[in-house]
Amino acid sequence: MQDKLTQIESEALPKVAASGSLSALREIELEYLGRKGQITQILRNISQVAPADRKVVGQGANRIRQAVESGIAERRAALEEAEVQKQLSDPGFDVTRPGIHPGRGSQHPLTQVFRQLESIFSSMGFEILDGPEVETDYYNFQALNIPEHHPARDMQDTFYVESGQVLRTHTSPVQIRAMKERQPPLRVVAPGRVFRYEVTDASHENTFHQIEGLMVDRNVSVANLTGVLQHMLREVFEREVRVRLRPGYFPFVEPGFELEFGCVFCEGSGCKVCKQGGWIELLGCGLVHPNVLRESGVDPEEFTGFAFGMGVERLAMMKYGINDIRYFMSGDLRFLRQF
Ligand code: FA5
Repeated sequence: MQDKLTQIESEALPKVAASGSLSALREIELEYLGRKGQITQILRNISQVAPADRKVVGQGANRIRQAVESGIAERRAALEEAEVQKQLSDPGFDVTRPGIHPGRGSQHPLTQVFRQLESIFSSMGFEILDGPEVETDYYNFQALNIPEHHPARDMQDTFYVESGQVLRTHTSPVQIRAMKERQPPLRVVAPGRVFRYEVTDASHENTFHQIEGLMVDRNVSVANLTGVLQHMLREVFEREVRVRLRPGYFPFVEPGFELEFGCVFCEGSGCKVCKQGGWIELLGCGLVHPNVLRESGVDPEEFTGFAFGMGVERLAMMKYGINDIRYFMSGDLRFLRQF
């Protein structure tokens, strides 16, 4: 073993010094230091050396390994430098030519809108909550005052999973979870993905996003609801936008409203995005129904609350002037690169 080491010591460094290219150097590195390299093998089989010689052989092998390693590192730096110099001295090499820019990604427009909404609502003291996408019938419907066989179930066409659970059709189940887990006063928003068994068109997807809002306290009124929504819209659009509130039916609020936008694509004259109506529905809202408060353990005699559920794609469409909701999930880079 000792003889072998002496032989390696006398051979390896001259070979390193004589190597003429990076690939030749790599070969030498593998020959001595690779997994099956000569020095590696000696160190690995040190247990086979007679105990009396083991220390000397071990120390010797380590010393030679370090010497070879640093010799290779030095030679590699010299070869790389020589390569750079060679390229620079090539008359065809243009140092002023721009480098290759690595492609830079950007956030998906929906992510940008979500981040903005989260920051707006946080600044108004709302907490951000999450909820499951696969929900129980209880949270998605029953606790929201939609018992089995209630006609309101047909308002949202539902995907059922084999276990009998549903893909949540809205973010409203998080209202119930929030009220059951917390005590009023509370202010929460719950952004997330929802699913509906629907035919898609320019303003409808079968998988889309909502952000749910809920505030429960003493004396919460419709004025609080409209104040919060107006502030949110002003912040998102950085200007006043044309909206209207009209009565809307949702079993879990009373009274209930729908907030609509004046269509930015046709300025109200009618187009495919607003289905010729001139207005686009952005959100449903209202004061939380006493049955829902009671079911969630909140006393409706003491507390009132408002809730809303907003379509985030619809908001992003208006903000960025996107005239077809299907672009968001298309994965089309020509679309995504614009954000
Ligand atoms: C709801 O989902 C209620 N949970 C909203 C609510 C919450 C009402 C709290 C009262 C209190 P609706 O089905 O209308 O309601 O959907 C709410 C919003 O989601 C719509 O205003 C719209 O902006 C968006 N939306 C609904 N269906 C689709 C769809 N297929 N594609 C894209 N966006 C949709």
